[in-house]
Amino acid sequence: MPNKLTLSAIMVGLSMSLAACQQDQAASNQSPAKVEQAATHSAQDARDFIESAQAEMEKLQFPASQAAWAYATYINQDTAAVSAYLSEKLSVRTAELAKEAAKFNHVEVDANTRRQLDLLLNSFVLAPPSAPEKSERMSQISSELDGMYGKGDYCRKDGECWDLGQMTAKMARSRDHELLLEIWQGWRQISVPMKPLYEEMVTLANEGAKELGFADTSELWRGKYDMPAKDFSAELDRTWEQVKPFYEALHCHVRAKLGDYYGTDVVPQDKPIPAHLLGNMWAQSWGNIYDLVKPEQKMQVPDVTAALKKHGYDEIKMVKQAESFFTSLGFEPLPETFWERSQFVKPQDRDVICHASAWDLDDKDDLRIKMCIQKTGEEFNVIHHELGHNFYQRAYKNQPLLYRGSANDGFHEAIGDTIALSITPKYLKQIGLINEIPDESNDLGMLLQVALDKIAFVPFGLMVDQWRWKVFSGEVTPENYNQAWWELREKYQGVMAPVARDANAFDPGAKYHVPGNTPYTRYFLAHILQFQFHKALCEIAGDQGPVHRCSIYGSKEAGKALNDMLEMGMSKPWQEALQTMTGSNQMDATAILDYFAPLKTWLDQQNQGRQCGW
Ligand code: X8Z
Ligand code: ZN
Repeated sequence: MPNKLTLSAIMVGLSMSLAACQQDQAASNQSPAKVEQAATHSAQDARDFIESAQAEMEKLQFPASQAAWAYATYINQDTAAVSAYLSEKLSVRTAELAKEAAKFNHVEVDANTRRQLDLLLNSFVLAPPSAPEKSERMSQISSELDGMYGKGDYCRKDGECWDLGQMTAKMARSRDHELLLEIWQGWRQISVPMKPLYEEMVTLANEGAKELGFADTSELWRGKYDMPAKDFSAELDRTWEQVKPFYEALHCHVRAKLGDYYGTDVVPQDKPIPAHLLGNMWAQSWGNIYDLVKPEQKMQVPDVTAALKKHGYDEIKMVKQAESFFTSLGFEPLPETFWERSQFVKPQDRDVICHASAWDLDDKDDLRIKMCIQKTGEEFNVIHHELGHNFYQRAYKNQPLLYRGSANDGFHEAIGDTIALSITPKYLKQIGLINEIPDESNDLGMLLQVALDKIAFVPFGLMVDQWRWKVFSGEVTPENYNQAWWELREKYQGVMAPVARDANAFDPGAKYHVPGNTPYTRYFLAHILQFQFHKALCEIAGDQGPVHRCSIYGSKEAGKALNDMLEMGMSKPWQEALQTMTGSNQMDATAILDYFAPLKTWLDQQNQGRQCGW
């Protein structure tokens, strides 16, 4: 998991970059009395303050992480209480320190100290209000929401119950649209009771954000990107506009093919696509319906799920294989404790939070993943994703606490995915999972398979926080939570609810990151950045072929370039980290578009004569 990983499982955002503008905001909120007081502090005082603040936070952080791990891997009333308690202690103390840091707003300090002071102020995902009963309540709610999601399941009329893992597998493979609809609706019952809690949490978190000098939690979240919040929003719009024509072409083709398969009464050709037919519970990535939308001509596309099965891979072997990619780049193997303490498989005797996450419990060597691994190609990718977090965490562990994080949160999400882009047929052959590399006439099939996951994801990666930002800013009020969610789903993704939603539905809550309070824009960023990273690393590795056939497996040069960026942590603005590895300081969708370019030509041909758009 992105957020609950760095400084501890708990102190989610402590490791985020800070926008210069936040400092101005804090300054502009200062009363004259405080400014006067600031004049009596020296640069040395500021350095001392940062040092002791970090030491104090570090002490609170580790037990909070341990309790959070215990809760996530064994949900019950006691682990919930202990985890909420320790998490609250850490965040309340951090908020006090962040407020205290304002006394250095007008003190001239060196660049590092200023950056660390800024990072401290910006470190929260949910800032606690200072009234103790309110911060306690917020902590309880957030832990309860997490648990409600973790425990969620759906029971059919005949009494049979399915957990999310079982439903995920059915959504991926079933082509029975009535069953798909039943599952789609069934899972969304879990979030109905979340709504009042979520509402209350929004109010409390906004109060905490205001106390720190932010307009609301939305401004806090958008202020972590080394640029003013409104400029960051504009950057997102710019990048999305780059990808949009490609997405629209993919959408058009997929809708047409789904119409052929299910009938145009089920999939009307002038409307958004019904959200239950895309092979994924949230219609966020569509790789599972490749068989329904693939080219007419026969294409050899490796079936990783089948290959893993054929070669007898169990969950541990899948993780070992993923680890060996990282070690082939020159990274040290994971510690023995990783293998002893991780949760790889869903325990049968208790509720856990299955949503995959990567943990660094002590900022030394206690790295773990928490997954309920299914033996599929999709999950093989998720394992690489999670290990990307772990190797990043280890690379920056010697940075001061406030720099232990990724350049921006999108970087953390992009590293494992970058490695997974190297799981090409060439690589699968190298590790013996397939016998032959399909020739280039099959590339179209492979590109479509990958685009169904990566291009299809982009608007989903954007819309989740477009919704949350409106909720936090008050633009969307509780009566309109669900309606606003579906408006954004339709606007960005061109998908619609397959049936009218009940007045009490709270569909955002059925997506982990909403009750889990994990910011989501990071995944949008990661989907753009990973193609920039992959391209740069392939060049460094000296790969001569097209970038979609490149694997950096075994390249120590690529590994070194990657590590140079990872070990910077968040000590520099993300633009500098990006420059270190790619030579450019701009986030740019050209790399993802170039990667899939041959597919775009093909999609445009397929779409001729079709009515696209929604
Ligand atoms: O949540 C995740 C990771 C953990 S950080 C498995 N992802 C997003 C999701 O599942 O919705 C990865 C891609 C998007
Ligand atoms: Zn992640």
